[in-house]
Amino acid sequence: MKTIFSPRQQEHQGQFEFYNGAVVEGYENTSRATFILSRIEEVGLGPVLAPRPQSLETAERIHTTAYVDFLASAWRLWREAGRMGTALPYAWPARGRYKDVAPDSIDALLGLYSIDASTGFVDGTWEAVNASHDSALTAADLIIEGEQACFALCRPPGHHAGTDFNGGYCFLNNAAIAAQRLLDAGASRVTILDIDYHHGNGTQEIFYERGDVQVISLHADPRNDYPFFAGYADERGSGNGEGYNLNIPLPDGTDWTQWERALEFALAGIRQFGPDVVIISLGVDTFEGDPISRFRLSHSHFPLIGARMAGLATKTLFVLEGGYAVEDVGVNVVGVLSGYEE
Ligand code: Q9C
Ligand code: ZN
Repeated sequence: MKTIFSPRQQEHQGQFEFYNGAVVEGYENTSRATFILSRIEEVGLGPVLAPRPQSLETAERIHTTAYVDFLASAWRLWREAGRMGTALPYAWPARGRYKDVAPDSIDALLGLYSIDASTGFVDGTWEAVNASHDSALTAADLIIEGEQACFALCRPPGHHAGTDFNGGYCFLNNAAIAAQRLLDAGASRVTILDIDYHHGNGTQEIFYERGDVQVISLHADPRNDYPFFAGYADERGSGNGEGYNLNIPLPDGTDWTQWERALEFALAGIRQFGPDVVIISLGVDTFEGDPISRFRLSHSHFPLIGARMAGLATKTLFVLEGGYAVEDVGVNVVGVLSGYEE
């Protein structure tokens, strides 16, 4: 299987986040990609190719132009305000008598276009976000050109980013943009199956009223974990999208037996929908050793996941999302991909 990745994606580095009352180095760091790349080489998964340069046209069919412009200019505005460190918000237009305005201050813009304070900007962030997006689109193009499966090694990840917000280490929604590219190239239906530990709230929001993209997510019950305010089982889509959004929240400590049962339910939903392409939002933060998660999958389960995906016998685009046990991320991600190929 081909992997698409650009070294420019590693320019998003050194950012800080808030965690349990402290300022810590971002969990979404460069070594995640480094471990995945070395494992790809170790097992001989296939070539790692640079993405082709892509325009932002498709991204702007998923996100608002104002939001994309904000992503491209946030770090410059932060520096012009005389700031250093990591650009993070501290004020949001929350419920109540607040205006959804677009003020001039970078502090206001950071709050307006985000859902949390985990998603900081540093000097290379836009370069990396843009390159990660190029990797997703190039992988989608390879599927269009005839590949049965492809892996977009996307970091920064994407599934928490919505129409006009960032969050959960995500800026552009790589999987959603890839889905749009596949539809624009002639696919009539695409499924996004999100197996990251966290609910893919951004992907859900983007496609909530659309019937051409089925969105299925297996994740930690939002009563217990991020993103808290979306991901409940009664969120099933609306309008044309009614019935095309499926959330399967799972309890703390979920193990392989429970997780696999949920996966089987998801796969049945996909078979019923009959997509031309399946996009897997591939997070491996379901691993028992993950530092910010509470599921209990072990190394040996990840190849089984890949084998289940292969059982769908549908073109499959794997797009990287989360996974923070850095030394195990390579084994687990490549485990899924190798399991698919066997
Ligand atoms: N800083 C993905 O897996 N909360 N994102 C972290 C507070 C956000 C995870 C703890 C977790 C987001 C793509
Ligand atoms: Zn996650």
